[in-house]
Amino acid sequence: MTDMVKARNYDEDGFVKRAACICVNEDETQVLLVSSRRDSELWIVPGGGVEPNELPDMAAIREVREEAGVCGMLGRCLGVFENSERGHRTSVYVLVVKEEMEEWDESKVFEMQSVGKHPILQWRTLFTGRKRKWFSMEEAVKQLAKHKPVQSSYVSLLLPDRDHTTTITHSPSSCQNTITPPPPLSTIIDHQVEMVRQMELGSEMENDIKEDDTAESDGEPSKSPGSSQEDLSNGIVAEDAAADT
Ligand code: U71
Ligand code: MG
Repeated sequence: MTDMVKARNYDEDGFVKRAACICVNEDETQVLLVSSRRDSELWIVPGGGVEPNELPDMAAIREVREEAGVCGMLGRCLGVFENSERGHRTSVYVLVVKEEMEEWDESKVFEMQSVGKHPILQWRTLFTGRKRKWFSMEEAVKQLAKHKPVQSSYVSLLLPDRDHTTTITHSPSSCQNTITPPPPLSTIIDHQVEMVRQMELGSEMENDIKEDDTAESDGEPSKSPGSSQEDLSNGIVAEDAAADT
């Protein structure tokens, strides 16, 4: 987050709500990390606090723009990862980077100042701007393990040769407010074909009824009261009902 005055937002269990994106290249072989504010030689996954009335996926996109200066396609959510020591829970998404800005909010040198009134209590700290760097997935996992073990564990979920039988030491829970992906095109086509089939069936039934009406007026026996398109669409039920009477 760029603003120095943070409005922390807590979940129902009192954990700070955070959101982050694992920023990857197209084939998910590389990951973009940013330097820590505390130590510019340490690397972190860009992310930060979810603001009140903000959805986690929107917060994740905002945080990576501010901290890493990148935009892209938001992909799947890996889960909500808890850091019980620091008292926060982070919704983690995968973002395929499409654009890297040359300059961004936190790439600049910035100043942090306390809001205390007493001059002795006031302090100022100058931060060098954040750096960003692409790492192989394996190297990113190693770098993060040095000081951000939870971040290291969720990035390791993207390792291609990850042993999926290994026990995960964190407990990701399901994502909240994630964007539901559209169904595959084949499903949409199947659905539309079925709709057309139903419409055709409906018009065939209408024609049948019209023919019956014509036949009735020509002296043919009429259908019982209540006979309708609905009855006709379920001939077996209609027959059974007739047999019961
Ligand atoms: C810091 C805390 C802090 C977190 C901050 C961490 O400001 P930031 O985005 O760089 O991240 O600093 P970092 O990771 O750059 O070294 O860690 P630190 O070890 O310096 O205390 O993270 P954590 O240790 O709790 O994981 O979180 P808070 O809750 O202590 O402020 O800021 P965060 O959560 O990313 O929020 P935001 O919105 O400022 O980006
Ligand atoms: Mg942050």
